[in-house]
Amino acid sequence: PQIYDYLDTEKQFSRALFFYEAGLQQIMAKLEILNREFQYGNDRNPIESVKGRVKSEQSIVEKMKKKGLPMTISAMMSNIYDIAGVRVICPFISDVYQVARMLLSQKDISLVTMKDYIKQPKENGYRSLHLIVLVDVFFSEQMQKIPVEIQLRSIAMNCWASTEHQLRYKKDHVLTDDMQKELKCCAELMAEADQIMQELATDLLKED
Ligand code: 0O2
Repeated sequence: PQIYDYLDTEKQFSRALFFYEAGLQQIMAKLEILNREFQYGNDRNPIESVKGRVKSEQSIVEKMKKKGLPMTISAMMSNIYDIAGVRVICPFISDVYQVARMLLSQKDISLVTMKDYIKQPKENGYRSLHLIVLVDVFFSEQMQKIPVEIQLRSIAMNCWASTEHQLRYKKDHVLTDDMQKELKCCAELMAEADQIMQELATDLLKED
């Protein structure tokens, strides 16, 4: 079934998604500006890549069902914070925190929640810095604060997370305890590599 079989009308739903697309564009533009500006001062980029997406209708419906929410646009807008999502991949852990700091210092962005899975990794070994922010977007007649989820992580953390995602989401496969232990061990090896690379970066890449 389509989401608008549940959620008001198709037109209202696509209008709501347009707001999230606008929020996403705003955050992606900010990241692009920060990355290019940093390049002038430091001859390198703190951001390796950025990917943005608006959640699909199907995963919005699944998430709302899981949370037991009524299928309305207003319930969606006030309870689902990752409809607009951006993933930012940085070379070094220090870049992750610096990019987060630079974004959060902007007046038109406010922090809703921060989950630091780098300082406190998830039980399975997952590492990443998750921010939910509200970004101001100006439309023809009003300004709206749009929620956007920003996941920031190092190249090594992303390598682990993308691979683990592929293994976990194969629905006909069940990960045994041993497999989970091995995956966690891989996450720790990545974290060790990140630590060594960070020390090298601290020695070699003094900022101007
Ligand atoms: P997708 O398809 O990536 O969007 P929430 O589920 O958002 O209401 P939760 O679980 O507290 O609340 O959110 P959290 O911990 O901030 O994590 C949400 C997102 O982080 C996930 O989105 C994943 O993208 C990523 N993530 C979290 N844990 C893991 C993990 O163990 N492995 C990998 N590969 N990614 C993870 P979704 O909605 O699950 O999926």
